[in-house]
Amino acid sequence: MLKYVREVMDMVREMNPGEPEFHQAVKEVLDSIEPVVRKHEKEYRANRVLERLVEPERSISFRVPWADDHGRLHVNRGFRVQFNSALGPYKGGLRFHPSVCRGSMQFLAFEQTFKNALTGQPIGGGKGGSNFNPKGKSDREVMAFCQSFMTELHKYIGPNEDVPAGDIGVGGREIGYLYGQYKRLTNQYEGVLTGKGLDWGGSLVRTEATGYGVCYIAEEMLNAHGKTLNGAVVAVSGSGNVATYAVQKAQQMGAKVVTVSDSNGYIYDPDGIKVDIVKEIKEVRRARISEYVKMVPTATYRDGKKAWEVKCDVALPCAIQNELNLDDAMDLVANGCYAVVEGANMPTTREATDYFQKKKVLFMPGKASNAGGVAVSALEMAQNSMRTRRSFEDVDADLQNIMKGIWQQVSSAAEDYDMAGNYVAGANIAGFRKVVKAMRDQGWV
Ligand code: NDP
Ligand code: 2IT
Repeated sequence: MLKYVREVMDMVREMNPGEPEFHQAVKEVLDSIEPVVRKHEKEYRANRVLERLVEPERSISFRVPWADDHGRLHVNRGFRVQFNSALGPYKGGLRFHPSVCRGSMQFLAFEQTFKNALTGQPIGGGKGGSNFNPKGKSDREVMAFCQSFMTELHKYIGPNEDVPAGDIGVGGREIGYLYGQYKRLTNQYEGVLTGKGLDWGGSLVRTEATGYGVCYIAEEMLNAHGKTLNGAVVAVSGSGNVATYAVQKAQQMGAKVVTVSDSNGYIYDPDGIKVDIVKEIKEVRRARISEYVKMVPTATYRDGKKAWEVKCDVALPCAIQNELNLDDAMDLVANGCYAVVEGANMPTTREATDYFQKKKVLFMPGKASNAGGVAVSALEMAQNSMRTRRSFEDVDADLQNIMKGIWQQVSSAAEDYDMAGNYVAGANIAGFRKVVKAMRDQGWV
């Protein structure tokens, strides 16, 4: 490893103790961009480019008190990490999940910076959330939490400053409660959040965008290698926003999707997952995915197991970070899987990623493949600024072009550094080059 890169990695570990996911994300980027750094080492050192890249511009942590339906008070911790604004206002989701902590927020905000650069849209990188667990909470409790969370967060966000959206545990319902409270506090009707309802400033396609984008870029990558989603057997993990619309688009493109999952287990439906049933269980009843077998008796549910044990051609991990480890990767390869396209953020461990690459499995990292969601968020921001709305077909066409553009950048950046086919390196290099150029243009800030 180049000495400068090693020094920065050591510094990141020392300054951010107990944040293994952040270390993992930074290490992957630094490993990838090493050939670029080697070429420009003197300039980067003099301008402390890497030191600035790994340090968030601002990181906010705050108390979120709220009362449950029995009048009992709870205190959660809220975060917003505003990582990099070289390319535009901070942009990135909010996650409500018990695992949320400073380290997971830093990793997600760091990744978001490069992802957003790849979209070509004018957006910087940020992320936020809370260790609040929405599971089993009533609508009123979720509303009370969202209102308290926004009462603090509103001081730090704005349509030209920082524009949050959804992520794990934050969907249309939560964005509504958050938006209502923002408006009440500021008296402004403005595009401060994306993923809004279609009647109050939301964009068509935003709900579907991440999952659809995963399939669009998967098809680009497969086509470049003489393959296609049409007729492929696909395994999907998760059953939330990203997973649901990845299943739907993959099926529209002719694939047979045989699994969905949640943190308890997975469903295997050899006849193809019925996406309407998944939506009914997850979006309407907010129940566990195991319910699926009650409605589709020919499907099976495997408690405590992961979808990666089934035979498939293409795997789409759409749940959470590090959900696919080396053992899972070995199972997938042994069963003939030839492509992995990440719908979640960093769902594949580093060991599993290295194994896929060694085995010549086509591998597209999340910061490229799940960028469709934030890309359509940027289109929603543009519509809000212009006080206009666009048709489903228009926005979907833009999404397809953006995903095609990301594929081209990622594959050609890898070729530029003699690493053709290494899309992890390609995505990191292409994102890095854009962010660093803007940072250089804007001086020592
Ligand atoms: P949702 O909250 O809608 O869904 C998350 C899904 O993942 C649920 O089915 C959840 O099940 C499952 N899950 C959580 N933890 C695990 C686990 N340990 N093992 C298996 N399944 C698990 O979130 P999203 O679909 O929005 O987000 C999914 C991923 O995609 C995240 O990594 C997110 O950062 C990323 N992403 C999301 C975007 C978006 O637009 N929403 C954009 C780009 C990336 P359970 O109910 O059991 O927790
Ligand atoms: O990880 C992500 O890109 C998201 N959760 C979507 C962010 C956004 O601002 O739409």
